[in-house]
Amino acid sequence: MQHTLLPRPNTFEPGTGDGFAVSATTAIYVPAGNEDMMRIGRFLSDWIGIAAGPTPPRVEVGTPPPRDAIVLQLGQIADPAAEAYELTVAAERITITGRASAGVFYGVQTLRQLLPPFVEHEATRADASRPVRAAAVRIADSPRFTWRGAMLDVARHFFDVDDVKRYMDLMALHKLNTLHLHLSDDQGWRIEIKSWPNLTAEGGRTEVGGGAGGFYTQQDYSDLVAYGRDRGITIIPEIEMPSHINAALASYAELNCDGVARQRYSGIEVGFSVVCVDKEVTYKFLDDVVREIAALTPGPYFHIGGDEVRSLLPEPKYIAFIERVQTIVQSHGKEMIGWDEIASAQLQKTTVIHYWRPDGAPLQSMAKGNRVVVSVANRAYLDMQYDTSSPIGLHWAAYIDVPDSYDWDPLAVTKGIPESAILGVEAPLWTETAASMRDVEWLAFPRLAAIAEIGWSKGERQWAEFAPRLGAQAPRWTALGINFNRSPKVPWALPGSR
Ligand code: TNX
Repeated sequence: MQHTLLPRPNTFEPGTGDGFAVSATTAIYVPAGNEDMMRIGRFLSDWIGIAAGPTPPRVEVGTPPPRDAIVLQLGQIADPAAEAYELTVAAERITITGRASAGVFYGVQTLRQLLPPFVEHEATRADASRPVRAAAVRIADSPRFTWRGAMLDVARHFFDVDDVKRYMDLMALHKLNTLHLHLSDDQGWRIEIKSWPNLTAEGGRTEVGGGAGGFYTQQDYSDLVAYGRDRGITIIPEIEMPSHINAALASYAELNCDGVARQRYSGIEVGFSVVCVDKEVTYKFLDDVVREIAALTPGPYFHIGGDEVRSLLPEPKYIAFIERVQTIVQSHGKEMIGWDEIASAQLQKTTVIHYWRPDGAPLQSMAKGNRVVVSVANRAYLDMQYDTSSPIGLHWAAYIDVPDSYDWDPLAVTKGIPESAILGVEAPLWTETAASMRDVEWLAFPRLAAIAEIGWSKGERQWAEFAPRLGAQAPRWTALGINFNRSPKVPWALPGSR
């Protein structure tokens, strides 16, 4: 049997018989006294919804009956990885076992993909002619990389809390676990900082094209962090410095060397702004910003940007700045991550380098032992156009058609860096040309699914094997209302498609 799971699991052994049919009486069983497992049970119940009966499946604690149960459990499995799971579908029951709830969550995502796509329609009613059936199978699965990321630039265009939650929902379905939020740039400052209120009052009020912008209150941000945590997603906050910082320079005159506040900016040039690295107030400002955001961030990392600093030369000044900021980030209990330009500074062992340049630039200095997240722009950037006909997107790094986003490997593009130093892969989506969630989804899908598979799946990968599995996602993505690019390179399983 050919499966259509995406990302591809480690092992997939078809069973015999018709598999499991979810019915009006099927219940989901979770262990007693475990809130995380209860929540995952409820997610599954919500996802199945009223597709198999008049109400969503009940979630029960305690001993499951021998038949008609979906059992979510914790226990020993062969794979030692924290996010590993095993899933068995038999006629009597479905069992998902993880050594931790993170694995069970991913087992549930896999089960979702084994059920018919119409389940994803929120209001699909039970209909005897459409059984909610999963084929008999045994799956054992765990990820290749621990950092399976997506980045959303909420600075060039602002995306509100519901938009970001939607993006996280779509990430979770594809087993992505890291959402990097690009929270500030020349065009906007998007997170409330209580000790520097003008950042949002003034710096949050615009975006590319001159729209109204917006920002997250600290409470909004905590809400996003919690929403992510419940779905296995860690949020990495990024505050760009020393460049890409015009929104702050427009909000506070004293952050400029000449003491004059900059005009707000709504164009798409990069690299022109720089905070005054010679003034002490700059470090007070950055310390306050990092402190307030770190306090809202349970994840271990704080991203400081650090890229494309055209206006802070000579380089020793840049290096001294990065090293000082590294100390600030560490003093607030976080590990620093920055775009690969930071590799020219003396980095602490725990600092992570975010490799983005398509030309392989600083590999030698990067190979000093720091961990690396791979986002090479000519493969992983979701804001690049697919081809010359793409109505939105940029193409300075490349045109990235769907096969190009899949047919590459993080190890191959980081020659000289040992596999053990590769934390994982991330797909950044810069939003100079993406003004709405429809735009974001069209750029992200299907390419984000390709990156998700690179991050999750082990072993050899071939576009020819991937393409039909990718095409098979179309009915589910359609049911979820995703505005995906119906690239002619993909054999979409859609009525009327080839
Ligand atoms: C480069 S990649 C940038 C961003 C732009 C992006 C547009 C990187 C670290 N910086 O500021 O938005 O190109 O593709």
